[in-house]
Amino acid sequence: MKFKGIIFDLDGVLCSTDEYHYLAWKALADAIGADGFSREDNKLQRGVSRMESLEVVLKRCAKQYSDVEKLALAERKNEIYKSMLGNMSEKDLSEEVYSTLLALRERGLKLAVGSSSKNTPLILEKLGLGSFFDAVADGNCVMRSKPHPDVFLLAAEYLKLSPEDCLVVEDATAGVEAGVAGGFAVAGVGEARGYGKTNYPLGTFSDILKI
Ligand code: B16
Ligand code: MG
Repeated sequence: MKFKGIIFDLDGVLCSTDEYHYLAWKALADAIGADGFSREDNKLQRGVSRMESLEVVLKRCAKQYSDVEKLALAERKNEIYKSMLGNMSEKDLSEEVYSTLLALRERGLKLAVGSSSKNTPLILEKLGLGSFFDAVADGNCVMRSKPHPDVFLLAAEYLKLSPEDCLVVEDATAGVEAGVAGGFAVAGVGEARGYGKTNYPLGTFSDILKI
């Protein structure tokens, strides 16, 4: 591999919390009568910030909400989401993901997380990865979330590496756009696998080892 560092997205790459995000937004949408909120809508929420995700739900709503009310709605969704994370543990870190991370580290690569989520520290702790990574940049550290490149640029800076020396691993099109905008090569799983700007489509997570 020509890279010196790898920056991993969290939700949808290192763990499957993307499904909990959908279920929590769906619960909020049902509660406020945002009829028609669907899995297609949820695709637009992947990788983008909590407040931008809320706007996707509110497009399905006739009522106009004030900024204060929007903050309360986002907080309400986050409480539902966090209650879903309640039972999360090291068992939710797949054997494939963990063994791949260890193999990459053994090869001397620096490993970081670059996530839009403000819940990143909580989730990493639950997965048993609280002190595993060389750097963590998340939604608590940047003002602009993906598709802006800020969180990946910050992760690279923390690793003391330039973007061209880092590979970004993403599941969301907004995340691929963020990586490309920052000057990174991007590997894609899930939806990002078939996205035109993805440099390395991955059949499965461990395929990173073949790059
Ligand atoms: P939170 P990632 C992103 O995480 C999710 O993909 C996106 O759906 C979510 O809106 C965003 O985090 C913010 O999450 O509400 O926990 O702060 O994919 O960038 O790891
Ligand atoms: Mg993601």
